[in-house]
Parts: sequence; structure tokens; C-alpha cells
Amino acid sequence: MVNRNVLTLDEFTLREMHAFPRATGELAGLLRDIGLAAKRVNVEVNKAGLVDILGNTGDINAQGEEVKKLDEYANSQFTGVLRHGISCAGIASEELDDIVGFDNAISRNSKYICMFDPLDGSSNIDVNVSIGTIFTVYRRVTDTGALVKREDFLQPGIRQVAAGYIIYGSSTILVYATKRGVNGFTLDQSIGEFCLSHPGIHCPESGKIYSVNHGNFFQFGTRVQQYLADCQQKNETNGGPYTQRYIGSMVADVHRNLIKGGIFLYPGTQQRPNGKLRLLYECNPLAYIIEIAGGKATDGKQRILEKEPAELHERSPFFIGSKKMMEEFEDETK
Ligand code: P6P
Repeated sequence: MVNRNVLTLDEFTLREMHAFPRATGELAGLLRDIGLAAKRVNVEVNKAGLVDILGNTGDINAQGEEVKKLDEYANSQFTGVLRHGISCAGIASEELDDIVGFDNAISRNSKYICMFDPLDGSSNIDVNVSIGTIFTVYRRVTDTGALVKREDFLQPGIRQVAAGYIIYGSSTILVYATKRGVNGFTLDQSIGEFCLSHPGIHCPESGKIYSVNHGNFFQFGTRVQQYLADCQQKNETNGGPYTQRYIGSMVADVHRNLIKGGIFLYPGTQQRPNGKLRLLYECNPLAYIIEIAGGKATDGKQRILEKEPAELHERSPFFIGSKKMMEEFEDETK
């Protein structure tokens, strides 16, 4: 018997709103819009193998990467619901070269902006491996009434109002954080609603999983190489043994570590000193979530959330995970 007393995402965001007497409902509305787009993307991801939506569009995105058809579809869905909602003044996306201001009276007067990677891990689409969406919400810093500007987006991660991700996998889960906590909602296909399945997520202080692409090992700095070698030498006498897990979809790797404990590493290399991952709409949202859940996230030198972004699509080395594992990593690599 399914428990129908479980809160849906909409019910939960409205209940959270009551905790803030001056809340206008805009954030709750924005999160509901994100949930709607996620349900539409989920339908296409689930049947991607059956319809002609796999593969590439032939276009190249802002990152110089081939745009998969599902990437483009996901981008259009998240952009569309936010443009037609009442809570978002503009967006930035991994799939778009520049910011997009929503030029209508309601949107221009909205106080939030949203940034997202509409489909992270898209190289896994064609082989049925979990993929995800990552999103973040900020208050705009320019005056409402006018179109948003780049400074509304180039804000440090500590100013995030909310951040979250959706994983389209064995089940579809939406996890989002505000300063009040991290909560997970699993899609109940029978009623078409995200239902509260993981209330109050806390990242275990420690763990035994490390997640890295070992194929890049000889391109990493010597301190990171030494840390990874130490991970492989862990045993029952020194806090191990550790297990190495790497899915190739960061959302899935980070979600597993958030629930079970662990560390995810995407270091810089000689060729790419700032690594591969995007600060604004990949690193910052996941760093916000992990910190609210009790974990840590750095670029190897400083707290991710304190980095002052200079460019919309700038990259950052990324180390994120359980508090004690991150402290051990920092001790070993400083
Ligand atoms: P590599 C997917 O393309 C992604 O952005 C992350 O989701 C993932 O963790 C990483 O890149 C995988 O990159 O270089 O290990 O294949």
C-alpha cells in the first residue's frame, strides 16, 4: 500500500514558505517550475532508446562540445518553464553562450535568477547510464524592473538562495537545499509527483568511497597522485579499505557520496589547470548542497563557495565530500 500521506514537492515548498513570514512564494514557485521541467525531461530520458532523441544534433555548444538531442531538449524545457513562470528574471545555461534576460513585465520584476547544467553526463545518454540536471538560484543584485545583467550571475556561491539536482536513473530523484536543509524527492510515476523520500539529508562525516577518473592520474599534480596512492593503500588498520567508484556523471557520483559518504575529485591537470567542471552551475550548487548537509568542497586551495567568478563558463578544480575525508585530503595535499 503506497503511503499517500507523503508530502509532494509542491506541498513541501509551500510548507517551507510558512517558515518565512515575509516569503512571497516566488522561491516555492520557482522550485515547482523546476520540478515540472524535470518531469518533462524524465519522460524523454526514460524513452530515449525508443524514439529518435538519442545522438547528436550536429551543433556545438558554448563548451565546444557536441550537443546531444536530449541536452537541447532539456535546456529548452528548463528555460521555457522559468521564462513563463513568475519567479525568475533570467537564466544562464551550460548550453547557451550568454545569459538570457526574460523581457516581459512579470519576469523583469522577479527577484531571482537561475543557472543550470540542463543535462550533466550527457555522454552517458546513449548507454543508459544515470544522467542529471544541476541548478542554482540567486537573488538578482540589479534593480527589479529592468533586464538582468551579467553581474546578477557572476556572484560567489555563498550567495546562493537554493541549489539542487535531478538524477534520471533507476528512479528519478530531485534533491534541493536551502539554508534550512537538504531534502530529496523521488518521482512517483503513478501520480506524476515528486514525493518526499529523503527528508533532512546529512552527509556521513566519513566514508570509504573515492571517486576520480584514474585515467588522468599521470596528469595530476604530485600531491593529488600521492593522495590517490594513499587511498589505494587503505586497509582495516588505517580507516579503509577504500572502494573506487566513478560513474562519469558527476551528479550520480556526488549523490552516492552525499548518501553513503565519500569524496569526489576532479583535479586540474597540466593541460587543463582549472580542470573540466564549471564553477557557476556545476561546482557551486553541489558545494552548497554538501555544505548544508555537513560536508566540504574546495578547489584544492580555497572553499568553492568563496570563489569570485570572473566568467560565466569558467572552470574550477573540484574536490567535494564527507567532512573528515576532505580534511584528510586537505592535510595531505597542502
Ligand atoms: P571525464 C560529464 O561530462 C562531466 O561533466 C561530469 O558529470 C563527470 O563527472 C565528468 O564530466 C566526467 O569527465 O573527463 O572523467 O570523462
